[in-house]
Amino acid sequence: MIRSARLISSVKFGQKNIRQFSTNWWANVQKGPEDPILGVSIAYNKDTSPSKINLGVGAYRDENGKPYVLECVKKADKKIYEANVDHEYAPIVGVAAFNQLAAQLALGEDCKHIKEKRIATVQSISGTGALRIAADFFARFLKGKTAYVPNPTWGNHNVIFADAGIPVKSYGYYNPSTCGLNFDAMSKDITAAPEGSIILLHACAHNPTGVDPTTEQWKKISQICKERGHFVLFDFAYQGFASGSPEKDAAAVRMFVEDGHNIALCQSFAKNFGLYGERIGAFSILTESPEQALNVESQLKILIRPMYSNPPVYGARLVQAILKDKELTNEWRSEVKGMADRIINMREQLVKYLKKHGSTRDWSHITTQIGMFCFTGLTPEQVDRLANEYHIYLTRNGRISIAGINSTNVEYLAKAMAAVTKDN
Ligand code: KET
Repeated sequence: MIRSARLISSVKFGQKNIRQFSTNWWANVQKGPEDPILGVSIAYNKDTSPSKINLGVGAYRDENGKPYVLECVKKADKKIYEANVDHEYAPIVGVAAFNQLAAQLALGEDCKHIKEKRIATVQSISGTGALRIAADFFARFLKGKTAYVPNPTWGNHNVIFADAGIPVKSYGYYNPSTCGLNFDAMSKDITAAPEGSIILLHACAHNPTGVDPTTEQWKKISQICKERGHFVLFDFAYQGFASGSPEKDAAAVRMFVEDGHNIALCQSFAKNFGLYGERIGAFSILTESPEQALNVESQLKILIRPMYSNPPVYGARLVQAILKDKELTNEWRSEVKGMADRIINMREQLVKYLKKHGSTRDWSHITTQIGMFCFTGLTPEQVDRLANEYHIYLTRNGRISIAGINSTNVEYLAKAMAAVTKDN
């Protein structure tokens, strides 16, 4: 007889022995840690201090510290409501018109792959979902390859690839002594990666460092990837958020495509359209021929169907309504620029107040870094002091989401940062 650990007793019932099993299925499940980023919001929500500040998760806040609903989104919302749409299933690949517009926004309307139908695009559950599809697709069709991610990178990258069964390694990226790019390490490590490796690049506004390669450096990386036959995956979660111009922010992606890379691309519309909770994104693979694109698309469908069948439609409808309408697109452009500009302004204010409060450190990286985040160089202990003594919450790697700063809290933050960094 096979003995079951769950067998707790055996009782006689007439002639028969009735075995009784424990219903305690989950005794071996240990409590796991909170997510390093989303856990910060949990700690912040528990804090009852009126001066508390959440600089953890990368979610844009307006001057009053409130979530910001873009005007163009409100108008698109109204249009959708008035169109009296139904709530049928989308196809497995999502809303076709959205997919087309998303790819165009990233790659440009003149992109050859789009014109020649050499691209497969599917709607995804925001940027994370796009990465997840990417990882599962690579596990199936780029078997045995290792993915290389920058050190440091958005923490979820490592987990997404690992969960898909893809080995993950990192390439040098950040130089803590300059708070800038370690281009030497980056190019050396990408060169040293086995031929045909998967190289993940942040298209712009690198998370968590806020440090992007220059145009010249991008050119060299593209060259190295070509020489080594690497496959390039761009994570594009901040288009428009870095410089305020969606085109400028797309420069690296478009350069790689121009250089002849058949890249894969993960897009998120969470930050640039303020559609965090709508979970709207796109995943594209650029191919050699229209036939290949169709083959790839068919396999993406086979992969998606058992995962979540087909994606939710609402976010796609919103983005589509904006990007297909010239006026709404222009309004979006000015709103995304407004968000980027406010962030740039807050960087300047923070440095100004750090000086005012007597900090003699070199904080110039706060203004040279770009995008939603600043990698401050604060130690985990200093981060803990900010939380415990000042009710200011950020991730323990010292990353600040600049979007959480506003004119009301910037001086308080600077004062606290100056205090915790005073003697070291
Ligand atoms: N890529 C990068 C580089 C990234 O920073 C995020 C989100 C995503 C993809 C995924 O975003 P989505 O909401 O799935 O479209 N980053 C912020 C939020 C998070 O961690 O979930 C953050 O770093 O705070």
